[in-house]
Amino acid sequence: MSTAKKEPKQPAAMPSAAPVEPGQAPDALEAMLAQALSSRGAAQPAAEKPPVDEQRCGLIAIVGKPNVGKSTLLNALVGQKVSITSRKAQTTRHRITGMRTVKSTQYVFVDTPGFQTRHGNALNRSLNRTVVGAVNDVDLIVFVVEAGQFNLADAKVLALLPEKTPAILLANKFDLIHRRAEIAPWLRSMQERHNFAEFVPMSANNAKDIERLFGICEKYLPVQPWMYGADELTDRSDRFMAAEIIREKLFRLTGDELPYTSTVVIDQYEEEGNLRKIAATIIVERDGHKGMIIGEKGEKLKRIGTEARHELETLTGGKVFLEIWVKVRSGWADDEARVKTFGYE
Ligand SMILES: Nc1nc2c(ncn2[C@@H]2O[C@H](COP(=O)(O)OP(=O)(O)OP(=O)(O)O)[C@@H](O)[C@H]2O)c(=O)[nH]1
Ligand SMILES: [Mg+2]
Repeated sequence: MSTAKKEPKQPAAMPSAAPVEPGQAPDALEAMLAQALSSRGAAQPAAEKPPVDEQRCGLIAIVGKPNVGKSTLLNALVGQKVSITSRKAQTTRHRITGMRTVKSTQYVFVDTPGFQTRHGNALNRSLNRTVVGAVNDVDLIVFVVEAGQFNLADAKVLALLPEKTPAILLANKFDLIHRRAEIAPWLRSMQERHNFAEFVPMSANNAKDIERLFGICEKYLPVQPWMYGADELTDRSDRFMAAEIIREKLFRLTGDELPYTSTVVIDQYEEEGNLRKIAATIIVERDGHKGMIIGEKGEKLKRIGTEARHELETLTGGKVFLEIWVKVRSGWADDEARVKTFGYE
């Protein structure tokens, strides 16, 4: 996709921050940093649909190692939760598309799983295939790292980025950096690692930073007709979201002792008027894990179910009847066929 002629242009409302070219004087980086700390955003709510030849639309892949804040970023950009988030690594396991249309531009963001470097099982191979597939054929790549950090896991993702595609270095969680002046030497070191088109220190949970990011991304998107309706937010179904929301509660409500090899499948999803009847199964690898999820007198599973149901009711705007089972499927995460059956690529 996005083979249409690219016609970079500076959007009128874009803040003055110019892309920082590799090898550019450190002053430029510092100016950019100062601007990052003070600027106001450029994005405005969607207006009427412009004529086709004025429409701008493009794909923006969000990539990075696990837990750097990619999905938090996607949700903030879309303005609604379309991708689940948690403190645990490997929260995102699918390619999740989220769109946002601002004035004449439609931004189509693609959230990806954190690139896995620790275990080589079938599930992780599937997650990594999703990442590799997502960085090709996009107009722009947002490479997310934690501000001030860069390790081997980041380097492995960076190595996947095609040279031909413009990439933004997004230094996220900037709010956690206490001595902000110290970030300049780090940004300079990042300049040497890749031919980044832009350097953006920011926080995914800061609304002004998010608005500014739209302005920065816009000029990399080609003039071509929108791919989605102006108010569409994601290409994922409510059924898919149901499985994801249950998995999010599972990840958030269990401790670090629950291995990442648990998943959720939807066995039944029926709509009757304003009521949704959903039956789901949480799949784990061992009996011990099953006990952890069910908890004492079933308390933990009950809480997972209640929190998931509340969120699903908000999402669908109706009543939800949710039933969750827990099953053991020993070794599923290292069984290619099973991994596929459970909905992974
Ligand atoms: N302080 C701070 N925390 C953030 C920021 N962005 C994300 N987080 C937190 O970082 C954690 C991971 O966020 P996610 O969005 O799930 O990270 P991810 O990169 O999508 O993770 P995977 O899907 O596992 O690869 C969550 O606890 C977020 O609340 C930020 O700008 N500042
Ligand atoms: Mg994620």
